[in-house]
Amino acid sequence: LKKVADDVRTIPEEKVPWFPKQIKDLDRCNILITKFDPEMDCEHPGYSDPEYRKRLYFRNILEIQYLSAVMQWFIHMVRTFVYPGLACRQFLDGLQQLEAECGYSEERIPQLRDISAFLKERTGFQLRPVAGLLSARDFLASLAFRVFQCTQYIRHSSAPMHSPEPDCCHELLGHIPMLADKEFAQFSQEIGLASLGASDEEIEKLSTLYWFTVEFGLCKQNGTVKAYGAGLLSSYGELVYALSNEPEYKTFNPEETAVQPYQDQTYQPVYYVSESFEDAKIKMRRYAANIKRPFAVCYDPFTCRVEILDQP
Ligand code: TIH
Ligand code: FE2
Repeated sequence: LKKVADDVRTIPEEKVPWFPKQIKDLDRCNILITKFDPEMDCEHPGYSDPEYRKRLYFRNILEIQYLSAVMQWFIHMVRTFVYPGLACRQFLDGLQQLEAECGYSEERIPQLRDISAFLKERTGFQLRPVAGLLSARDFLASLAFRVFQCTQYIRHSSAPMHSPEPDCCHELLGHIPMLADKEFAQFSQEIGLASLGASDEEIEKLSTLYWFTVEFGLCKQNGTVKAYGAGLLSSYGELVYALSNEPEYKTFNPEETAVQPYQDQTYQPVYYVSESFEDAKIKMRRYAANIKRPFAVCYDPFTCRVEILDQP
């Protein structure tokens, strides 16, 4: 707590939760949440598979053979039948670049290290392995530094089309192609910066906004609704459902979206659509500027540090 007082100078210490000021502080942003437990949850696809449960328990990188089989399936199915009509342009461009330049293929999955180096060159984003689901505060904080925390375990083979929790297929085929886009990278970092030192209530709202944009966002492109949310792009099942006429669509509006209840066990009943990507970014920026904090933050890309500016 002393450190907060030093860093945030004139701000009363009890009011501002600790937050990272530089990349190495992210070592302290490692609070994990146990939400999906195949041992306890009979709905979990791995519930009746003791081998899977054991592997998941150790959260290790799983057999490459199985991983490649899943990737093979994913890339083939999704690239051929689904993405061209349903995914946004930025995603398709990103995936194509990953295939041409980063070793994404039906036969092989690149290592996190290689993908991280690829992204760093495109948009300055870096990947960092994480052992499970992080707290919203810690996860969002890392985005402020253009660091994306990636899970490494893989979904159960009985349910490749939808996983209740994020896994490496979700990261590799949902998030990574989008993070190769400059505008999207900026959008993601801005959510992260808005979260630093924010109240618990604000963190809850920001993570809901993150949910309905970065994870499950839809946007219009050339008059058609397309998916840009990673949770859709990595879930063939939900992607097709989201773009059918079953779910309800609402217009993206941060004040309203931030308080929309959501559910993370199965497909979403509601999706938010933005007019364009640009539109989502502008609205989100306006929302973030209105969050009350006794200070402002500014990211210095030369030192990769967050500067804290007192506000009168
Ligand atoms: N449902 C997604 C998938 O099947 O790939 C994974 C998740 C994204 C966000 C929450 S769970
Ligand atoms: Fe995700």
